[in-house]
Amino acid sequence: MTASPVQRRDADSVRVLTIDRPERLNALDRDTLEALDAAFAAAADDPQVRVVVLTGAGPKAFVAGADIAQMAALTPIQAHEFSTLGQRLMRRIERLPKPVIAMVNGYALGGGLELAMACHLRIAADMARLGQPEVNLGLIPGFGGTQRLLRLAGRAAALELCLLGTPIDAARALQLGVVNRVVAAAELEAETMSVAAQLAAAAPLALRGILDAVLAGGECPIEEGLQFETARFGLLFASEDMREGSAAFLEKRKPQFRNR
Ligand code: DAK
Repeated sequence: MTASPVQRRDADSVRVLTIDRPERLNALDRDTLEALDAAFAAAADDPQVRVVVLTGAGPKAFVAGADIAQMAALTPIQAHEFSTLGQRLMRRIERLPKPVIAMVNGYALGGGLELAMACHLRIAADMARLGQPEVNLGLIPGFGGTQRLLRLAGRAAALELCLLGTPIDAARALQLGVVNRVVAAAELEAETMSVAAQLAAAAPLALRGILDAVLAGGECPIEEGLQFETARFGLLFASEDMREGSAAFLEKRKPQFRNR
């Protein structure tokens, strides 16, 4: 049996998924995309999992892009299938009903940056380099890079990264809003797991409402987004966790959220 290109481990209610092809800088081939898709579907369905952390194996890369060797040999039909699979995966991650953190431990290039941008938060090591170098291959980003970069960091950043194709360092990525936090490489895992633990202790239905509302808001006019927020706000008054959160505050204790 061949080893899966995606390793999984659980730390309390945090699921850590590690793309495990360090000899290829964790480049995304078809098998890896399929394994990731299955892993995220399983994480979504597992009630024990409250947060997902995604990272790459080895000291150098989160993901150095789509697997160029495999991609170069694709027929048009296979390229279409590859695209469908990749787009489905990115959308699945973006729409996951629980927070997903990309722990960017090195290069996040091309499909690797697109994967990180489909996650809800990005925490990067200070030595990470991020970019959309597809233009250097005569391509454009194909897993949503032009669209997510635009929405995440604005038109200037999207055009700079995609047109020039030159990777930027983590500090510049933070400045542009492409990542949320930058920490020393040695502290990346501790920092990421601390953020994950904070999210794991939060009310899951509230987190889900925030993810749904922010995602919907990025894709519709503000009036519709506000209506969506109001509906989700009202719905939470039917949850036990909302009662628990208010009661804990008034009783000056920590809330115990039960996802109900
Ligand atoms: N694919 C395949 N192999 C890769 C790879 C990649 N993206 N990146 C690195 N590798 C392999 C290298 O070939 C090398 O293999 P060996 O020579 O040892 O056999 C090994 O990983 C180690 O890499 P290097 O020796 O190059 O390591 P360095 O430290 O010298 O350089 C680097 C690191 C990240 C600067 C360099 O490896 C590099 O420039 N890599 C390519 C980065 C890149 O251009 N990425 C974007 C790929 S294009 C699509 C949708 C989306 C996409 C495509 C289609 N459809 C809708 C159909 C996405 C496209 C992309 O992501």
